[in-house]
Amino acid sequence: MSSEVFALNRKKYLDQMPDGSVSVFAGNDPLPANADGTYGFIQNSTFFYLSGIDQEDGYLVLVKGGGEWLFIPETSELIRIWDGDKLDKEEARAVSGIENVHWLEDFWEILDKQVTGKPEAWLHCDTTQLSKFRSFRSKEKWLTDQFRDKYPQTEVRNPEKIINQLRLFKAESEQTALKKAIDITHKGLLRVARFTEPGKYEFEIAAEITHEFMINRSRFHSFMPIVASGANSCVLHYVDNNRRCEDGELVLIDFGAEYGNYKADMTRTLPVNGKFSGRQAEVYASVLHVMKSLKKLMVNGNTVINLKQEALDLTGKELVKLGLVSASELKNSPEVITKYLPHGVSHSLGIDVHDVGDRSTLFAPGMVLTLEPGIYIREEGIGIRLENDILITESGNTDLMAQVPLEMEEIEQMMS
Ligand SMILES: [Mn+2]
Repeated sequence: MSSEVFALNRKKYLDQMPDGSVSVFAGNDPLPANADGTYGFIQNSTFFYLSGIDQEDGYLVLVKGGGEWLFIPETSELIRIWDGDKLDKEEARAVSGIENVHWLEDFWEILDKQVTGKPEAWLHCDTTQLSKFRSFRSKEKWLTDQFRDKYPQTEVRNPEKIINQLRLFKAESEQTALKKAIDITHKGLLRVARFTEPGKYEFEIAAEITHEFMINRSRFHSFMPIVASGANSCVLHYVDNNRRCEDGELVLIDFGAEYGNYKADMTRTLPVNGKFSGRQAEVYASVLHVMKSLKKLMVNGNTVINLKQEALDLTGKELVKLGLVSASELKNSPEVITKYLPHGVSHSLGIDVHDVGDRSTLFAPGMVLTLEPGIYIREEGIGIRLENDILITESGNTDLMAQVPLEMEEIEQMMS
């Protein structure tokens, strides 16, 4: 992406902020594992959105009407020898479009000049992460704690809501990155469709996906891929991926490639032997019907909450058709549906695979969301989920996975 994209993101953000306000953003560090090992590096999503910088340990300071500063770790010949190329100041300028690039050692001194005398400062902190991983202190939380110690008189405010509102809407360049991630994910599906047969292990299928992603310059999976065969297909977040796929079973594959930090998310359910059985086809047809009906509702002004309610209503009717629930049971205790559809059917997608926005956010043009209905019948070992990524447009929506096999005939043909 060009630096103009990130410059525009900063402008959109500052347009929402009071004059003279100071905002501080921190990039991530690599996540430590044990001893001096790490899990590798994934950039802080908001830091990336505002700067385009995709390396560890950076800071961004934005002062409305007062300038912008980017701080990166100093690079040198020695660092080049050990760690390879890191951005120098000129490169960081070109990536971010920020003129004032400094080494990290200048950070507190420059920040001090901006903060002194101000009653408040805005320090970004991802509260979803904070609430979910309470024993983990992210870099931006660490920075916020440091800041509070240094400036006890300055009130710390979190610009998360303002940023998230902007990140909901995907610009042209972001849509292009998402489409590329989807394209690579599609290739992964084609590869595993040819590969899958009775006797193959789930981890072998996962390895095929990884292979296809990497040779297409996707650096990592959007999330740990779910390759769930047989009864495992009813385990929603199954990631053990260590079972042998047997003849006559289904294998549910929920996976996605990242590209340029944007993340695809797709689910397909394949018959291990290449042909759906009669019962599998019945359930598949039900899920596909629900999916097609819901897609028509992914339009301006609707919400994830409404979509879930519609999904339950539609799925309930299918459960009766499939002989799983009687019409009277459905009428008297509709909560029985959640036994067969226990999860949400849509979430926003972007730099994060579960991107910004909540269940009551009104759909609007430029938003990208998943659509992922399913039916899980534990007693039959049949779990089917189908998931596409959908762009909301002025006139309705565009299915960004329209080209990916979905119909049963297409799936069987792809596997042969
Ligand atoms: Mn999903």
